[in-house]
Amino acid sequence: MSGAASTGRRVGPERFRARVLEASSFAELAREIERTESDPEGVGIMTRKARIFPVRLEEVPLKAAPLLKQEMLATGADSAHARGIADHSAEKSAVVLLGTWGQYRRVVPKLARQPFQLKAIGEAIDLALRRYTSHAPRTVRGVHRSVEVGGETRVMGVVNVTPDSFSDGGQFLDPERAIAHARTLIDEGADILDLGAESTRPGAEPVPAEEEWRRLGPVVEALGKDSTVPLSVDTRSPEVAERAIAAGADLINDVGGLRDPAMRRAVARLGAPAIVMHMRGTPATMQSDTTYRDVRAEVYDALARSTELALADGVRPEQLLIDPGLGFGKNAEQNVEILAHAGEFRCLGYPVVLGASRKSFLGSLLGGVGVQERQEAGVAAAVVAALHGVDIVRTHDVRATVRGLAVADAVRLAGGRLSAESEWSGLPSTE
Ligand code: HH2
Repeated sequence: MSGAASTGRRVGPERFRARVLEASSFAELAREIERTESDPEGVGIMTRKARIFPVRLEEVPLKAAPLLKQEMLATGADSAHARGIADHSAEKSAVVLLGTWGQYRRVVPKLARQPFQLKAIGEAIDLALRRYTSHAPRTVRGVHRSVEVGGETRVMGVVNVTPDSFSDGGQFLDPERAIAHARTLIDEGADILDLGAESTRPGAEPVPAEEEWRRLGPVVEALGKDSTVPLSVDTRSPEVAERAIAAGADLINDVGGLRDPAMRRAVARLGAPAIVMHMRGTPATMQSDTTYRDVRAEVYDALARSTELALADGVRPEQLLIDPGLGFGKNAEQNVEILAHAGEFRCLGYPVVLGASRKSFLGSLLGGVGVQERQEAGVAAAVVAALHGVDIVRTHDVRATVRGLAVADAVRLAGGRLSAESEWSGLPSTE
């Protein structure tokens, strides 16, 4: 034993116990800084320096990009844009800003006084940061029943009243069995049920509305009378949506992403919440082309456009939820990329729904296991989604998912993420 060790005296770098802090929120960072017994005045200032938020903007005009970089550099932050901006060979550029909370706080008000659309760019940055960091509870107000999101991750249990769904086709086609299964999922802890009568697995052909309602009607009518949780109806048909709401359903889950104007008008008229999911093409065609230049950027843009169209047709913003649509026109690698960055979709400003349950990309990750052997992987995906701030996870395996999420939510709460209304607007603005 060395002399220093035997006397308990520590030497060398180890004596300082240097440790990279994992602080997932401003609340946690502030706590860490307070623990140094630093001057209380300084806690706010230092907290704002501690975390860089990379923010991506699309199509920033040629004249705006250098000014934006200049403003960012003036605060010690930075921004990246296309090479072609310097030699004027590009008209527009995607931009990635690299700033701390405090730096954006200084830059955004300055942009308001600048030309070349910089005011709108400043507003876009402000909105993205505000929405990303906000964890305020919100109520999804269903037509008959509601559910609160923004706190604990909500679980949406799947009931497929179909002969051909990819994981449980034929099991619940009989209405009595579907109703019993729905009640079991509620007992297991589902916060919402998603009732569907048309399989949207890759290659599936559309089901006529009459047949869809023939399958779904008795199930919605029975559960509509006494369900303790909101009933979502997974349909692309405006006619089925109308009949389902009249029979007691609460919200619409449209894997067609409200692309059909008749569906947008129906949702506006019904006043029902609607999940706007991203899918390229239709279930029959969606896997024929999964080439994206930047899958997250393209899905984000498509969801932004779909929600804008819905608002233009009279749907209220509080009615909308979004879902990047895992497996709908995406390959395994792209699904993993979306799952790993699911929190980015929060910047659209709507509650985020995500469904990985039993999907084939989970099977691929496990070396090609069948649909009945993907439960643990589905729970792991739900946990990842929850840690990224997804509001609602859609699953066939409710009991296992509820248990997995108990851990994920405890970790999120420990980080203090749920305590701050909005970290962006909640801290003092003066330096
Ligand atoms: N996935 C499926 C169906 N509907 N809706 C949303 N919002 N998000 C999803 O990821 C999603 C969805 C596919 O799952 P399932 O309903 O079990 O299969 P099928 O379409 O074969 O019935």
